[in-house]
Amino acid sequence: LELELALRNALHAGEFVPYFQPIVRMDDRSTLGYEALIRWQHPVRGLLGPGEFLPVAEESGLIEAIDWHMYRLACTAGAPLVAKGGFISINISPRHFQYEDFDQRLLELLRETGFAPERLRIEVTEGTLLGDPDAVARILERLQAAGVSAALDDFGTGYSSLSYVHRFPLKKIKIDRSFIRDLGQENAQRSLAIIHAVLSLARSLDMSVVAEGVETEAQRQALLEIGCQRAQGFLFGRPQPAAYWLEPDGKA
Ligand code: G
Ligand code: G
Ligand code: NA
Ligand code: MN
Repeated sequence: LELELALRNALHAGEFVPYFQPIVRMDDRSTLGYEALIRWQHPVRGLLGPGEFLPVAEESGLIEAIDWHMYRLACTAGAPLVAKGGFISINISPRHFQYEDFDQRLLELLRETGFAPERLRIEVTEGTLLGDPDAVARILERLQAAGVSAALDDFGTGYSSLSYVHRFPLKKIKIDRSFIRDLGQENAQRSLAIIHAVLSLARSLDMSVVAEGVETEAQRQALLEIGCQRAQGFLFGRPQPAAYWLEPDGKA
């Protein structure tokens, strides 16, 4: 309850801010877009990641208001990052899909901020798809029709198959970083086989794959060898404030 009150205060004090992490093409390391990741700029404790407050924000329902605040900032602070192309990706709490007009509200926000729908991507988790599949599919379909694409986050951590996932308008699959962690090590074979299978099935279903959590050159090489082109991870860039990527030696 204490944290819940603190979160409410932090929201009103503007202490939640987006950091941006590049998603890249691994062959030439060019940036395809950025994922907006929430951070709490705590006045005493410093910069806090989602692990420290997201569970309470979800349980209490505060995540809804926090997310809307984040989406607005992701659009305004993120706009200069995609001025020359690429996308900004935002994380959608499963809670939003209980509102049939979620897509309308999101499109309204894009109109208000002048952010092009084609430059926005949304990330949903497997758990979201299991809630009310028909309602989720309808919302995702209307967003796609308006130009907003959707990605499945953390694929492989839940129990859904790609054939189930394929019923939804999801064009991107993000392979969870637990599979990438093993690459370039002795027990790489199992994860490599799984990633390879996901890649080939995704390709046949006209979906594209992003590898999460790429930290080493060995992992990059292993992924490129099996035909995985896109990735996100510390090897290419940590989550940073938008201004970092706009600096003369930045990438935007
Ligand atoms: O850095 P990282 O610890 O930033 O993020 C952990 C998880 O928190 C991510 O996998 C993502 O699903 C979630 N997350 C990050 N930013 C947001 C956000 O703005 N809203 C929601 N709902 N989840 C987020
Ligand atoms: O949405 P999701 O949970 O996938 O968010 C990505 C999370 O993974 C964020 O918390 C981000 O800070 C973290 N992350 C991004 N790149 C790396 C990486 O290369 N290694 C590790 N360990 N974590 C990463
Ligand atoms: Na995400
Ligand atoms: Mn993820």
